[in-house]
Amino acid sequence: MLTKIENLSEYFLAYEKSIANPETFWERVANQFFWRKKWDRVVDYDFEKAEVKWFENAKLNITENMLERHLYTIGDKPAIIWEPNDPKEAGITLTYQQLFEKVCEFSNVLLNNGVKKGDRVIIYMPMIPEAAIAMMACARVGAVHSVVFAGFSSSALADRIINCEAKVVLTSDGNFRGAKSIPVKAVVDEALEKCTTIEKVIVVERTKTEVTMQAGRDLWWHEETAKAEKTHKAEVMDSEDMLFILYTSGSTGQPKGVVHTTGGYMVYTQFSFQNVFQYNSDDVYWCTADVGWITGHSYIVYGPLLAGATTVMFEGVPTYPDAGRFWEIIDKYQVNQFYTAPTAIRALQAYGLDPVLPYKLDSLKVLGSVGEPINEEAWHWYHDHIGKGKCPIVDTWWQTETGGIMISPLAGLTPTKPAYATLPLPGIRPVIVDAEGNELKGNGVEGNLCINFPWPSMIRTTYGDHQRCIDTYFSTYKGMYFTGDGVRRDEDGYYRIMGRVDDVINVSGHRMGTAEVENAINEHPLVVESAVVGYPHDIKGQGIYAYVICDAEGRTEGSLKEEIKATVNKIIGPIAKPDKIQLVTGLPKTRSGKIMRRILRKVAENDTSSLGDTSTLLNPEVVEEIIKGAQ
Ligand code: 6R9
Repeated sequence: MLTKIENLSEYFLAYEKSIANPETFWERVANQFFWRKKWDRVVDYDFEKAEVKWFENAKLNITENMLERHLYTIGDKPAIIWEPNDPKEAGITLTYQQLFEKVCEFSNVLLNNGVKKGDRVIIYMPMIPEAAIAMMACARVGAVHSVVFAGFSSSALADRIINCEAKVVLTSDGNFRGAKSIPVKAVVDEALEKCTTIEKVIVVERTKTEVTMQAGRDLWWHEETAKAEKTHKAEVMDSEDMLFILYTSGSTGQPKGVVHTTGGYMVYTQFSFQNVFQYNSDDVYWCTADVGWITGHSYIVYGPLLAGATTVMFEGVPTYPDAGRFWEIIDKYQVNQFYTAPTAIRALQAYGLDPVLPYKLDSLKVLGSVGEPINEEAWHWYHDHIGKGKCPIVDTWWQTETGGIMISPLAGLTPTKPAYATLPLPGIRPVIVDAEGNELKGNGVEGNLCINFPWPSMIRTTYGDHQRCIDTYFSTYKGMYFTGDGVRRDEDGYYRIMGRVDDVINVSGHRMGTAEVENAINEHPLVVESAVVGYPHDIKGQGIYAYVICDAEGRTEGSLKEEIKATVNKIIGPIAKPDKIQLVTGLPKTRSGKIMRRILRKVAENDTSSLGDTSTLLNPEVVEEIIKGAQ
């Protein structure tokens, strides 16, 4: 198997080599892939301009590395095991050979519908095998996919379609989520009223919900695949050709389209997958993320399939039909590596041990965590009751922008410590800086987390606005990529992520810009102004607390709050709905008119003992009112 690190001293050696000579290190890893043509240069970069190139002028198709590369050796091995929402419905297993055929077939469907290399294709789908097939078929014909989480509203979907000028939408009639069936195609129809670039919509029949099909635009997936040729020769792509765009929230304005390219992303996702999870060839691996997030891209689809792994894909939710569902699935498929989010662990922990006890969970070897800091209590519960004290936990820190896992234990190799992401992967050079950008060297330091050397799967640009990429990630600290996270390096040199230091909040592992939620709240016609902050939430990690100034116009407080929540739901989606809304007559502002969020955060955290100096405020009197009315 490709460059797998097998013990701790090998890790330290690999790390040292990757720093001393990154080109030789990554060349060795990259050499084990199938390239149509190899590179002229391994890496070239200029962080001032946010320009990064890996494997320059190399040619490849990533799907040849996920499919053809495996066919002779493991063609009959399950590639994807799909578990439906309803445990009574039969699942689907696709071997590498079968997956290859489906991807080829759908590649032809895309070509038949006018999709060309470089075109953008939106994937707005539930967790069904077709979502993974769609991603791979796009990559195979050289189209750029942009998966939009199916929980986003029509307006959020429309914004993304407009931003990337997509040509085609791939979707489904509906989405089974627990006891509910959610209309999906209807949301697409509504979004498309505002979009002018979409030529075709291809719809998977999943829930048999009634849908309207617009003649000339809307097509059924099964009808198109039935007509399509079954063989397809992959398009030859440049290493730096765009592979996908994934929209993510930042501290300002609209979500930005994070762009990942082909060669480096391929090399890094497979390398990190194999090493972090210590995947062995007969293992069954399951990541519970949704393909709408980066974790689903890199560690349900690309990383595992590049590595020739068996990857489980689950359509449903952890609590349906009961809170034992995850554990039932682990036993059913004898899952060896299980990767989930702290918010899911906390939610399931709240049900106690009864839902866990009926299951053996003895196939498990490795447990993973991603998306937010894992608190010690959840870490111990996961370790003791799910891993039965024998499975290492890999607490993996990374971001949409990093493309792959950056700081994490290698399962079973790196000694773990609860709540610590531990050590950087080979090739990753974290630096900690203070507010002025001075590097804090040595151990026992805390500050802002930056990375000062490129890695293969890093962000290349923000779609359609390169300046925004420079401003957001490469301008705060000169010559470094700034992550937006705070971090502590302890006495042993272990990293502990302390959470965001910018105006981004992390709700159930989902990134949310406070400005984005405020913009949505402000769309309500009676809202004058709003300010959103995060506060500690037992299950979600952080909850959304909104302070809103509005003109009640005879409405009750309760109905106003419901209307505001509905507005956010419509503009972004249910994940952005405020948990708490406090109606206020003013917001604490500095003399220059900036909202003092520090005060609002303290009130939301119910910690008003140390508000600091409020006398410099333009309107100190509102602070008292805000404290009194706190939720
Ligand atoms: C992969 C993913 C990124 C932000 C990141 C950080 C937080 C992710 C974490 C973690 C502590 C971990 N985060 N993993 N914090 N420990 N193991 O989640 O990407 O959705 O872009 O979020 O999530 O704050 O900056 P993304």
